[in-house]
Amino acid sequence: MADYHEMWASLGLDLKTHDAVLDIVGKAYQDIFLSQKNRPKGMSYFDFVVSEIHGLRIKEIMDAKAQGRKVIGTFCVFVPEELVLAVDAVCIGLCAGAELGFEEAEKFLPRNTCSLIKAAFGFKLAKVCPYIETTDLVVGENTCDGKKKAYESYKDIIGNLYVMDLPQMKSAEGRALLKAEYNKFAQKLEQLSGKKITVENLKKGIEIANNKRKAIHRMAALRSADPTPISGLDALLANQVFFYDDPVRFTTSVNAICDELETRNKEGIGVAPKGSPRILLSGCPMAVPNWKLPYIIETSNVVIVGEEMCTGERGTQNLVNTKGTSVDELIDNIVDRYFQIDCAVFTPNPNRLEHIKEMKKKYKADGVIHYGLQFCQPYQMESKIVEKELEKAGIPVLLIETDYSQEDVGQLKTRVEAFIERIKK
Ligand code: BJ8
Repeated sequence: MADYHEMWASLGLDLKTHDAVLDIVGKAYQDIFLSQKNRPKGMSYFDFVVSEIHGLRIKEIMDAKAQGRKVIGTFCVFVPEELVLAVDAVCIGLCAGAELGFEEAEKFLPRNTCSLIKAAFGFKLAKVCPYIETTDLVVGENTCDGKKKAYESYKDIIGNLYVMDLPQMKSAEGRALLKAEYNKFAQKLEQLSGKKITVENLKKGIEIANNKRKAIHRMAALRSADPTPISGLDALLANQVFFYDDPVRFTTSVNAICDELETRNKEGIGVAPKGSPRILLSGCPMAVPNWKLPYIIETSNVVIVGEEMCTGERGTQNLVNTKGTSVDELIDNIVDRYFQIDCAVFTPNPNRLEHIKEMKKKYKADGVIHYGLQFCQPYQMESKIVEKELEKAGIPVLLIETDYSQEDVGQLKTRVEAFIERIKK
């Protein structure tokens, strides 16, 4: 990687801490990803992306800003990237997956707050995230109580926070609220960028976002083969990079990997021997560099074949209909897609149960591991409903509750291995 210290200093990062963070992430990547056997060659693209995670991509974003483009940071898959792309802005996911700055974060948050929220505060307070420093607007959303209330303090820390209200029920009123919020957000983006949203630029935004999703859908479908041609860790990485890479380049790179995966499937080449137990992961999102649980699972002689999470199929399923002759019609199409997201903040949330069962079947999983972050009420509460439903359908399920610390690795490994013994054919 080139020397980016000058750029990082200009963004106000704490260079010493930031260097240490890059060092830790680099070593973890080496141990977790580069040590995998028989990886698709195309994953070298993602190796490069991660090696430049705070380098080249940040430089690209800074260059875009210099050309007058705006940068929008997000924490939730409910924020419609299509609208951001329509005003030629850059959309960046800001969720973080490491225990960093938690002590500082706990000056604003109760200790029993989930790690995802604490990391959002921690990364900002510890001055280690160049992405957040490039943003012109950060979008918060009223989803779980934790996030909703945390944004009240967060706005004082970051200063450019915009909060979007979201429905909690899949009713006609809920849909109307989502549409009103997307219209408001569209106006905010127009005001910020000085660009009008038109049928043409919105269609283009929809097309770019759809293509990105189609590429990920293609990769997901190829994982139903046995042996599976790509590890769950690598597929998760693609789903994580989805949130901050250039969308067009990302699509091209994922499609190139899919071409390779198709060949591997034809030739029967996989990352684990044919007949290896197959796991479906379900639950809370996993942001970079949260690779703890997938690493534990895949170093236990099993392969992960799908992720029912927002860094996975919950976040990417369904496309936006491109047909429409007015901006209003296209926004309706966008609402139609996003309103189907089955996040556990909705009540009731039966579609998520159906989706888990459908994914289990589609990817031929032998069992489901449900990942709930400690102190995450929506997913922890729903995990019991998921467990009951899957048991009723005869699907083995393991509920895991954890956080970003490494203290429980041994204990988790024991539980995962015992579960695998249970599901072995
Ligand atoms: S659409 S999953 S990205 S809200 S883990 S902060 S729920 S207490 S992240 Fe999410 Fe949007 Fe839903 Fe997806 Fe709260 Fe739970 Fe923490 Fe969470």
